[in-house]
Amino acid sequence: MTPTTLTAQPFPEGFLWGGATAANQLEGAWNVDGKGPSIQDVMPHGIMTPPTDEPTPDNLKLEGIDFYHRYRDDIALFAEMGFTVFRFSIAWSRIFPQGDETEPNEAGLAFYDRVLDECEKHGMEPLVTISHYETPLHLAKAYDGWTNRELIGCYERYARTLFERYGQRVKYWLTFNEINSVLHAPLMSGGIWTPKKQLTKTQLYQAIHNELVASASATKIAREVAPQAKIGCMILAMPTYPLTPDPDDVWAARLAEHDSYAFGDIHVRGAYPGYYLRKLREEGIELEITDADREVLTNTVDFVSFSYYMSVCETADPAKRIVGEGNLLGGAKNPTLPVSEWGWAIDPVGLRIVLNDFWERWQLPLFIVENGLGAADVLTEIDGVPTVDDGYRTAYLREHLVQVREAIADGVDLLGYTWWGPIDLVSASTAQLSKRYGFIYVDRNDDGSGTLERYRKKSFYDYQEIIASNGACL
Ligand code: BGP
Repeated sequence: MTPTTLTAQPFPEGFLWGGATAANQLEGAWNVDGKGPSIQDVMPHGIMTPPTDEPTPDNLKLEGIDFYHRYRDDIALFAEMGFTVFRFSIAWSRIFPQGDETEPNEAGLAFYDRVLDECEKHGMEPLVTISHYETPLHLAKAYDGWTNRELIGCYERYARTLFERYGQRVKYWLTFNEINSVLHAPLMSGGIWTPKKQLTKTQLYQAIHNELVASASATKIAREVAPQAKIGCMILAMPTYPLTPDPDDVWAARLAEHDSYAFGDIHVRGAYPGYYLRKLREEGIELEITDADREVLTNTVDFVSFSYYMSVCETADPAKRIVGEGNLLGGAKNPTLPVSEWGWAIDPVGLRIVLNDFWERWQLPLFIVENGLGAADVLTEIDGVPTVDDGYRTAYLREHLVQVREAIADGVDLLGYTWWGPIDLVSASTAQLSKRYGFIYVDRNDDGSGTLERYRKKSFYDYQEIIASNGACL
């Protein structure tokens, strides 16, 4: 028996089990019922390729997996797995098609009413992301996204509309998906139209500031409009280990982690931390920060949520830096870890480390709102029933959940766990469907062919069993 299993405790009663999605990756219906285009509608080839000017037919997100028309059946499948929570995002451009209007689009609002009806029917807690990589295209093109302070007001109007409409029905809210990822993916995460290479550091950090103010402002609005709502920030968590025990490498790893810690520190403590101010000073970045901004930032969150897929290493010596092909966000490859088919390091213990780290740092309830394995699944037949024999996915799930259980035994206060992409959907980084995360297979291929039929994979039943036993069968 390894020491890590000695302290295993059960998952707490009421622990929320479920899955997480994002509107642009599954809804489709990109221009239906008054929806305006979002930046995703002009990103047909993922985050490494420049956007197109207009939506093009080769963009799989335009149809997605047609959740917009099939949400009832899909949510019923989630219920069959035993989900007690369903994380989804609201497409900003369904509610405000251009982003800067004053009146919302009723047909867009009505769609999410229907989604919430289904959640309620199945006793599932909704967990809503207000902005998940879906800035309305007009805000990106006409304002250059979050580099422009005007977006704060547009977002406030949007958030207020959501709190007023759904505030009685939705308890858990996330302001921005992976807010720290704007550092690496300025268009996807910050709606910034200026190409990454031309963007100045000042523009980038001003965009970050504007998003942080908007996030805190949403919390403030929720306190007035929907006081029972719990507001969380959402951070892309990527623990960074020193590549060697050399103290310079240890410090290099710490500096890399500051990049994500800063976002949590500001959301939880309500002010910029000293190390962040130092970085801005040393890099000659002068931001427009008003006294009113400082005041708004003091509206802090109720919980901290995060995504966790992988860890990376860091070193002070560029010559020792081997960047793994899957490390889209940088960092050196960890020679001790296996990787997924897309080169993402698989590190279950890293999840325990993050949970302990975040809990010790912020002492607020945590929520794992993304974790999962993208794989090139093959549809097969077992006893005449189409399925995917995805033992690798169950292994990944179990190994990560064992570490979650350990973290809970370590004393971490954890609200729940939502697996990323419980149903196959379009990948954010590649914009393809062949990178599949689901427990449910969707018959749609990268060339757009397929019937869109849904099939339960083997992992569907494994997750069902884990949820039914509240994690006791791990
Ligand atoms: C996160 C995003 C999700 C999701 C996930 C998996 O960063 O919040 O939108 O897509 O990563 O990434 P990918 O789809 O690129 O495999």
